[in-house]
This record gives sequence, C-alpha cells and structure tokens, in this order.
Amino acid sequence: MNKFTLKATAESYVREAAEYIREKMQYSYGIDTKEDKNDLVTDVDKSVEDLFKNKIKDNFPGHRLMGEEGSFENIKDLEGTVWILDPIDGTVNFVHMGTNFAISLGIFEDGEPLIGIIYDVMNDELYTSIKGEGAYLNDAKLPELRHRSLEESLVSFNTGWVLKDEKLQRIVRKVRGTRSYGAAAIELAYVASGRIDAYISMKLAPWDIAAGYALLQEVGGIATNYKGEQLQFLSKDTLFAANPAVYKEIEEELYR
Ligand code: 2AM
Ligand code: CA
Ligand code: CA
Ligand code: CA
Repeated sequence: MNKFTLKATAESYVREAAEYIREKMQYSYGIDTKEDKNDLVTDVDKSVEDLFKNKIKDNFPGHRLMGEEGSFENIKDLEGTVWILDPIDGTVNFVHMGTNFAISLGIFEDGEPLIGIIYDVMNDELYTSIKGEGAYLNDAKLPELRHRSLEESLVSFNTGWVLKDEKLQRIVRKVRGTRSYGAAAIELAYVASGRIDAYISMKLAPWDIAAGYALLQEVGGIATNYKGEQLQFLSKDTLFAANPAVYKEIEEELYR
C-alpha cells in the first residue's frame, strides 16, 4: 500500500473513532485513575484503542500498534511499521470540559515518521501529514514556519512546570504570552500551524508526540527533548518543540 492510501485509510479509522467518541459522550461512561489521582482513563479511551487494534490486526497484519491503553507493552523497538496511538489525548479535558481533546496517530516506518494525524474531535480540526508531502489543517496546506522572535511569540507549557523551573520563568517574562491547552497533541498541532510558537513539557510519552512530530517535520519545526537531544519514541521523555527561530532563542536562554 502506498503512503497516500495508508493515510486515507488511517484517516477513515480516526474519523470513525471520533464518531464513536461523540456518541459515547452523550451517556455516562466509566472513569478510572492510573498512576495518580489526576491521571484519568475512561472506558472510551480503551474502546477507541480496541477499535484500532482490531482494524490493524484485520487489515495490516504486518503492522504493530503502540497505544497508551495497554498495547504499548510489547513494543521494544520501532522496526517496520508501527502505529503510535493516543486514543484520547487530553482525557482530563474530555471528562471535565467535553472538548479540547484529540485522537493522535503517528505511523512510523523504521523509527521515522511517515504519517501524522491529529484530530481535535469537538472542534472538527483535522491535522494531517505525509512524509515529503507537507502538512494540512483540514483541506488547507500549512505553510513552512516563518521567522518569529521570542518577544512576539506565544509559548505553551503546563504552569506546574513553570513553578519549579527558573529558566522557564525567565522565558515567561520574555514572550508575548503563555497558553496551556492540556492536550499535548493539540499543542503540537498548534506549533505546526503557527498558532503558537513553542511547546515545552517535562513528561510525555511517545503516543503524545509521535503525530505532532510528523507534522512538525513537514513545516520546518524543531522538536527535541528539553536537553536538545533527539527524540526516541520508546519511553517517556521531556519535550521542546518550536518554530525554528523561537527554538534557537529559547535554546540560548536555557543553555547559556
Ligand atoms: P493524556 O490526556 O492522554 O493522559 C496534559 O498536560 C498532557 O500531558 C496531555 O497530553 C496528557 O495526555 C499528558 N499526560 C498526562 N499525564 C501524563 C503522564 N503521567 N505522563 C505523560 N504524559 C501525561
Ligand atoms: Ca493518559
Ligand atoms: Ca496523551
Ligand atoms: Ca490518552
């Protein structure tokens, strides 16, 4: 299957999953906590992951799934084709706000991003990319990221990290404004589309960032961990994603 057909097929699964989520949201669903009391998972997260698991098993028997809700456990390397899925990114938003959550799907080939899909379900914004073919927001092609100064930029991070990190506090004082959306995939899609200029997080998993990384590659964005090292997509890490000019300026602030 070529990359265009694969993207169209994956996109159809994402839209089907989104339809399922919109339907299920109208009724009550089970909510559980994971590592801590603010780390939520619902029956809907699990069902969406199952939907992808079954589709991939039936239609792409050679592909593997790394999903947040359990199917990451057997994935120890990124050889071949791996679907990296967050069935609902922004579960707290999903439960509390009923909006501002996304399905995030990155399809990687031998560790390299091939396809990125982030669907902001309630706002009906679909971000997609195919390696070498650019990135799109719905039907509009996203332009290459243009130069921007840190002074004129909007940056996004969880305010909890800022309280603990003096360097981040310095950045807060320099920028035009800060934002926090509570869904890493949406924040990365916003960096890729130029709505914001940087996103920094101290703890994210491969499924939070795989699709956003694929998008950023297509618009000239930069994404590394907080130390400036290459992302590995096999375990949790920090993240520093930005417009290239803003990346440079923040980098100078962080490592000077
Ligand atoms: P989630 O909703 O899929 O759990 C919240 O600021 C962002 O961080 C969301 O994208 C959320 O994804 C992610 N996140 C929440 N808890 C996390 C954890 N313990 N480890 C890594 N990422 C987490
Ligand atoms: Ca989670
Ligand atoms: Ca997530
Ligand atoms: Ca999730």
